[in-house]
Parts: sequence; structure tokens; C-alpha cells
Amino acid sequence: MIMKRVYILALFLSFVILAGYAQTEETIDEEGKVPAYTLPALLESNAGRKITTVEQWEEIRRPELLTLFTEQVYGKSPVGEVDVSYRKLDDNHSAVEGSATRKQIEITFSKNGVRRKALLLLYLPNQIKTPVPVFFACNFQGNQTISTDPDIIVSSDNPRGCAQSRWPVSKIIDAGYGLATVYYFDFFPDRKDGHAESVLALFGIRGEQDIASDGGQALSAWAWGISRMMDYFETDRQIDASRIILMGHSRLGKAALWAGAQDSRFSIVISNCSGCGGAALSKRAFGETVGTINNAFPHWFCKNFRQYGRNEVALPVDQHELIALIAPRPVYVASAEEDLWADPKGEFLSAFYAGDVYRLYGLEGLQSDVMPVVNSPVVHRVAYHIRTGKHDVTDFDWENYIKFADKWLK
Ligand code: GTR
Repeated sequence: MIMKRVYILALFLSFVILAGYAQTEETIDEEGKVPAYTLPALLESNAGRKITTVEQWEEIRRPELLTLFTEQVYGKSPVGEVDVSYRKLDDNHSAVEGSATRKQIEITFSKNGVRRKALLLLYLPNQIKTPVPVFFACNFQGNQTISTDPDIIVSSDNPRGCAQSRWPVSKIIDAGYGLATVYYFDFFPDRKDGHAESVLALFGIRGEQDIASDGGQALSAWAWGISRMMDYFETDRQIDASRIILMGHSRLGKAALWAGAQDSRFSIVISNCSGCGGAALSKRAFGETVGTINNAFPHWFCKNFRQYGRNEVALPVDQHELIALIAPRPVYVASAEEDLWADPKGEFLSAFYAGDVYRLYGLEGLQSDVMPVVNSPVVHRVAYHIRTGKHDVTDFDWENYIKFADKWLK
């Protein structure tokens, strides 16, 4: 009899636990279900000191936040010198119907007897005779997918031009900008066991087991690679390295924000639908959450980040602080109306709250915490838009990024 009661009680308890589990795992896609949350104070040091000047921001708070994001979210970047060599494989002045020069550079990294290669594709406008500003974004599927140009050297098995709707090359060239891109797999193949083939292998990392709890994985490797491309831009006399606009979509938007936060050589940073671990606030737990992202992609963030799954309250930072690390440089955050997984409102609020640091510099952030209507960009030193449509990169996005770059760089 007693055994039977214990059994029923155990059954009941496991039902309660499972129901609770299922409930916390459920994706929140309605504003009314967002839990109450408190954001960490952006302008207060770890020791509780108020940050009121640019000097205090740069000397105290900014380094504190960089350390927190490094150790708790993205992981430490590879450190140490790597031998780098550049080989120009192509330099053709009659690309894009004669309006651009196409260059393809093979970049070889060597260290500890390990070698990794990246293939950088560049289109530079012929109409401009002085060093040009360049939009730089990693691509998802291989360089040859961004255009049907038959002379792009392939960097994957994917069909030529299959991603061309996301890359309006002529529009960018006609606006007087260059375009640079590289396949993100060149830095870390986006797989759970991608470590051995990644650039992390240059630093002795062969697998997840070699990574410390605060060690970087894919996002850190992508950000490292993004900075190595900037090293190249600094050597190319046709490029104005002081006017590189770093753009990234989705997971590559997360990488762009993290690279742009660490590497102030990027003059503008643009996040397109970057979502959880990118522009979206983690503590809102709307759409994709810290728990779901770490389960699906255990190789993206550092292992320490896993402890905040379904425990965002313990997270010592939130993503408005990542955007603030880009200040005083211009930053643009963009969302898509149907991209609820990326939490458009959380992306907007991050951009809004980051404004406090821009104001320290005497610059304007977003003026209101009420989201703008669709397809109506709000543009200050911090800019934001939400466009109609799905998780993607569209002409509307690019047209606004070009206007933003014109405003701040020309
Ligand atoms: C999804 C992921 C998002 C986003 C997206 C993408 O599967 O959950 O965080 O990064 O992929 O990169 O397209």
C-alpha cells in the first residue's frame, strides 16, 4: 500500500517536473508572455560606481564589459602572432559590366606547422580614383554564391549565384563603395565538430575538449577572421581602411557585432537580423533563447554561456552593452517583421538602451523606446529599422545601409 502511494507520488512529481520543463522550453512569441526582467546597468561599474564621463567609460566600464562578454558569452579569442601571406589570384578591371575591379586574394595563415586559407573576394568601383570605402560582410554559402559572375573562384560546392538576391553588387558599386566578402567556413566550418578544421587549429585546438570554459569557439573564430580581413584592407592602397563598414546577417550579424566591439578599426557596424546572442536582449527570452541557442549550436559561444540557459537572470551582461561597446562609431540594427525568432523588439530595445553611451560622447542614440512602424528607418548615430518580410537581407536593407554610410563617411 505504502509502495503504491510512493509510486503514485513519484509519478505525480515527475509529471509536475516535466510539465514545468516543457513550459520553460516553450518559445515565447507574444509580448504579454515576456517575463519581467531587469537589465544590468550599463553606466555603473562592477563595483557600483556611476559612470558619467567618456573617460570613466573608456577606462573603467568598457574594459569591464569586454571582459564579461569574453569570459561569459563569446569566449577568449585566439592569441599570438600568426604568419600571414597574401597571394593575388585575380585583378580584373572589367568586372560588373566594366564598372568594377574584381580582386581575389588567397590569404594563408600558418602557425605551429598548421596552415589555413581564406579566399577574399573584392569588387571595387572603377569610377573612384582615390582609396574607396568598403562594405565588408562574410557570406554563408561560398564566394561564388553572391553573384553569377563566372570568374569568381569557388569556395564551396554551392551553385553560382544562389544567394545573389542578398548581394546587390551593382547598387553598392554605383553608390561608390567597394564590396568585400569571404566564406565564413574559411575560419570555422559551422559544425559541432568544426574545431579541427578551423583557424583555432593554428593555436593547438583540435576539438571541443581542448577548449577551456571561457575559450572561444566558432563566433570567436569568425570574429578573429573578420579582423584578419581588416589587416588585409590596411595593406591595399585601393581601399580606405579607415572607412570599412562591417555588416553581418543572422549568425554572421552576431559575429560582426562581436568583431566590431573588439576591433575599433571598423568604422561602422551593421547588424541584420542577428537575434539571440547578437542584437536581441537575452533577458527578454523572446523567440530564440540562451538555452535553445546553446542546445542547437553548442560550438558557437563559450561553454560558460551555457549556464545562463533558462537562467538569464544570472547573466551579468545583456546585448545593449555589446552595442554600446561599438560607441562612438555609428551602428545600425535592423530587424524583419516576420522574424520573431530573432525578437525584433529585443533588437530594437538593445539599440535604444545603448544610446546612453553615445550620449556620453555627445552623440544621438535612438530618441524613443517605442518601436518605429515598418519600413521607416530611424537614423541617428544609432540607427534602426524593421522592414516587412522575413529573416533575410533585402534591397531595402542595403539601400538604407548605403544611406547610413553616406551620412557618416562621405
Ligand atoms: C538560426 C539560429 C539563429 C540565427 C540563424 C541564422 O537557426 O537559431 O540564431 O543565427 O540560424 O544564422 O540564419
